[in-house]
Amino acid sequence: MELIGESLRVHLLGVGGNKKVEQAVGNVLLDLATVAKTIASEVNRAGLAGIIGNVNHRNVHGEQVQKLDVYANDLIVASLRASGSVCGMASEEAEDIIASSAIGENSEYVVCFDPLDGSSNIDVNVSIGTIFSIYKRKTRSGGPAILDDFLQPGCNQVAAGYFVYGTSTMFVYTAGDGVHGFTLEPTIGEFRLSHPRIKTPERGKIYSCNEGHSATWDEGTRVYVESLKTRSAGTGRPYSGRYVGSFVADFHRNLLKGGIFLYPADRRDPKRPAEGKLRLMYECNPLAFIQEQAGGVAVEIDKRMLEIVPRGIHHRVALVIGSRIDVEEYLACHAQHV
Ligand code: P6P
Repeated sequence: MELIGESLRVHLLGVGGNKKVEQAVGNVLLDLATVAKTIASEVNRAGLAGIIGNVNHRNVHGEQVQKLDVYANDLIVASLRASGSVCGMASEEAEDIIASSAIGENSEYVVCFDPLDGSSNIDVNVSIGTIFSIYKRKTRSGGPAILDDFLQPGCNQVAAGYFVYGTSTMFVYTAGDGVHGFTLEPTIGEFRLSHPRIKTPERGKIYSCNEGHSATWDEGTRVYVESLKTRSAGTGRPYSGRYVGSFVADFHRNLLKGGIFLYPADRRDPKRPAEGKLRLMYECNPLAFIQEQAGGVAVEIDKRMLEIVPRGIHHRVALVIGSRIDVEEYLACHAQHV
């Protein structure tokens, strides 16, 4: 049984009863945890440090880049290059894959990450986070990673996790042996086990989506969401709507409390094919891995998220993720309205 309060380093060694995480993977997790502490301290003082607001730059998705986005991205890249724990990186903030350092080319692992998810919320003090996904490279070590090392379905992930910078800084990860949550003890700068073996309730009473886009949703999704506002959720009350606009924060709440998060395909621009907003490689796959390990479900329409073969590192998907029964009821309702 894991020991509440054990440090992340001890936990990764499997001392507390969980399965030992392979050392090379553990090294990547520890590197990311070290960087996250620095990101957390900058996020917590953003208003004072003159680093809120945006730089005059749009990322590959045309999204306004916030100063802290750039800061977090550059910090993660520099740290992973210096440690040599990965042979390549893919970031929301970079169009192409990012080379590691010479020592990193001997690593067997690549990492995909969203350095600061929910960054549009930085200026209004709503929780944001860092999301990552780790794969074993397909090419032989000793040289730079190539695109093929990244374009793997989510079921190939060896580990995935996120940091949420909120009322406290938390680190939640899975390496295939359950989901474990750590809370940063700021006085000693240590992530300590606070949520061992997280399990999502098989049914929640929260739904999370941006209903401002509902006019562009497919009929099945609209009917399902409307149904949540009237029927009992096993508590004699309809579901509650909760949506903060930071995927990592909305996901984290539902992971612990149960519920369903939906970001359906977007048909707002008739000139563009209907597609989701969220990215498969560094938002949906890592959280889908965690959600399944916690007993929930993650799909794109009726396809298991973790089986989708990526078309590119910035492949967007529609997403429904959350408690098992809630997602199953969504799928049943959707099937009646295709
Ligand atoms: P909308 C933040 O920009 C983000 O990528 C996710 O963190 C969040 O869930 C989503 O976009 C919010 O999008 O269209 O509701 O503002």
